[in-house]
Amino acid sequence: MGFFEKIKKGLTKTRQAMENTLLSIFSDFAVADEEFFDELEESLILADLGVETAGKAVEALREQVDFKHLTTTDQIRNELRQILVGMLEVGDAALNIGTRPSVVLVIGVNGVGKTTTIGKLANQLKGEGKNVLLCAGDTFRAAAADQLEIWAGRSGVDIVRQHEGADPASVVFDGISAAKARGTDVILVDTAGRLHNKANLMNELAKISRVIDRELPESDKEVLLVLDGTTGQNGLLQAKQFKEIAGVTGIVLTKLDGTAKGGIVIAIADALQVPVKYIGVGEGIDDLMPFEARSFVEALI
Ligand SMILES: Nc1nc2c(ncn2[C@@H]2O[C@H](COP(=O)(O)OP(=O)(O)OP(=O)(O)O)[C@@H](O)[C@H]2O)c(=O)[nH]1
Ligand SMILES: [Mg+2]
Repeated sequence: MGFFEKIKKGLTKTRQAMENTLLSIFSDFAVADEEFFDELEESLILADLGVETAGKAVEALREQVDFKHLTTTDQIRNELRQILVGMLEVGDAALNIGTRPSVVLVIGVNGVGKTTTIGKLANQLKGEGKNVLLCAGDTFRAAAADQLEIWAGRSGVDIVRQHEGADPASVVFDGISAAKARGTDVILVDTAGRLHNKANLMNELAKISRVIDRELPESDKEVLLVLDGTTGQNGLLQAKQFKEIAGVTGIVLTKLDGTAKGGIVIAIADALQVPVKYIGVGEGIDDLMPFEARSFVEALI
């Protein structure tokens, strides 16, 4: 399956929901009047762009329709695509992992798909010829490191782990030492799910970051915040707080295969001004797609 087909399939639910409403709006279309823009805005809100982002998109569309004298549905649809692509392009969507080693710290609340995302990412990076090391920074439950170890086995990459209850920052320290000794390209650090408003857990995250900064001052670092696409606008609130505390450099939106509200991707990029770097479209090892704004919007509309 090609890249575009795969994204389309992963976004089937959102696309169908959007198509239904957009089709009726565009098929009734005579002129781009108030009613048309209102209905369009409503359908974007339904797809979970959120009131603010949907309003902004439709306002921009209104201006361009006037300015460029757009009259046909094709022209207007194209313009809408352009606008949404622009809202998604808020930074580099590629991972910044040029140094050896480089570090990707993966954070987020419970059950959003952090460990799964690391497993998929490890497989992709290995496929690109990179030497990958997983670091089991979720020491909360023994099962967490076991789960990560299974993923390490699937793609044949190394893992560094400690006993249950160990200090996550010390596991990260071990991981970095191992990476330096082995000439690893990328260290992927799993962390325990945490609530953005639990101070002790957020301090633990800060401690991990300090160890990384101290041990690898010159290295490229990414802090990927994983958000569950099915939780919609709630994710946005989490994301804002994580961004403030943890210096998030990229977003991963998971479980987009399970929701009709994939428009949340646009809401998040727009509200946070942090680039979406990957989307998860299934539980399998190949179900993580590097994010590409244009393909995403074309798959959607
Ligand atoms: N359908 C679907 N399921 C996913 C996706 N990503 C993750 N999952 C599932 O979500 C569940 C939780 O995934 P984990 O990777 O364990 O989540 P986590 O954030 O590591 O969870 P904690 O470590 O408990 O905080 C698992 O059943 C995954 O298979 C996705 O893109 N699509
Ligand atoms: Mg996990």
